[in-house]
Amino acid sequence: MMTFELNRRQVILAGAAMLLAQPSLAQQVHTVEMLNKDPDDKKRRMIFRPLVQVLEAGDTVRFASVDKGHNTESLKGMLPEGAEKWKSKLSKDFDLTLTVPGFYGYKCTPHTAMGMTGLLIVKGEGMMNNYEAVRGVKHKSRMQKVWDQIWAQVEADGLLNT
Ligand SMILES: [Cu+2]
Repeated sequence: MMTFELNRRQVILAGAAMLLAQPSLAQQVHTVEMLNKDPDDKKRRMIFRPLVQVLEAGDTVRFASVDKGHNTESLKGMLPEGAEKWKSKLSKDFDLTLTVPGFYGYKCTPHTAMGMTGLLIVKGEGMMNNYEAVRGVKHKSRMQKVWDQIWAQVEADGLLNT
């Protein structure tokens, strides 16, 4: 009898622990498409869409291999301190969970010269710590044009407000 009660109690405690662990289910998955052409502007080729994706710490970004031949690779000097670099396989979906707030610049390895690049912003405490450093990174021709667009969008959308 006593043993039964204890077991029952343990089951209830285990259930409560599962409920407490549930906030992980609230973590969102945000998609960034890897595309040969922008459906909204056919002149724009080899793009990540959206160009700027905002996440909360602990969220996942899914790079979706909608068109083949692309990947995602973090850019040197464009990650928050303590964040890990990444490089995905060509033509494969890639899930990336980010826990360190800040600015993350990335590119598509084979299309760097064509300016295939993008920005992830992870909201949270310390988000602005690497903003100046990332903003100060200089790129080559096509890449720089896209980064000019990225920063213009960041400012227009008020994404610097934590
Ligand atoms: Cu590409």
